[in-house]
Amino acid sequence: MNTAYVGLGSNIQPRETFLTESVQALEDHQQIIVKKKSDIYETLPVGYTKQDNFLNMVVELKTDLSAWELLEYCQSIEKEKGRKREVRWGPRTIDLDILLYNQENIKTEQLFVPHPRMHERAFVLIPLQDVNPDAIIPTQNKSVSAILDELPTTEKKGVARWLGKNGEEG
Ligand code: GSY
Repeated sequence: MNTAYVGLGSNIQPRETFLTESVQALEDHQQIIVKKKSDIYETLPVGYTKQDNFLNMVVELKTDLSAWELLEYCQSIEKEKGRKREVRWGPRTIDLDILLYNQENIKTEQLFVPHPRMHERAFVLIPLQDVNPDAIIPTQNKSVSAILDELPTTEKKGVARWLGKNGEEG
C-alpha cells in the first residue's frame, strides 16, 4: 500500500461543505482508505492576495492507486464540485493537491510531487503537521515539524484553526 498526503483548499462558499464532501468522496473510493484528517484552518490567500480567505486541511491516505490514478481521481472530484480553472491563482470551489506520495520524487508535466512550494506554505505545513509531524519532504530532506520551526512567524500568522461558521469548534 502507498501512503499519500492530499491538501484540500476552498475559498468559494460553501467552503466547509466543499471540503467535507471532497474528503467523503476520497473515502468512498474502494481503493482509498483515509487514515487521518487534520483540523480545518482558515488561511489568508497566498500568491494572488485579492481574493477571499481559504479553508485548508490535509488528509493522510493509504491506496493502491498509482500517483497518476490518484491525481485523476482528485481531478474528478474537483470537476464534480464545479471547479473552473479560469484565473490561474484565483478563487476555487475545491482544490485537491497531492503533496506527498510515499517518498517519491515525481516530475512530469501533469504531476509534481512533492508539491513544489509546499515547504514554503504554512497553509499546507500546519495541517500536515496535525496528521504527521515526522513526515519527510524528500526534496528538502527534512521533517514537516523541522521545516515549520524554520518558517517565519509572519507566514504562520495567516493560518488559524477554523472554529466553524458560528465560531464554535467541532
Ligand atoms: O495551492 C492551493 C490554492 N491556493 C491557496 C490555498 O489553498 N490557501 C491559501 N491560503 N492560499 C492559496 N493560494 C492558492 S493558489
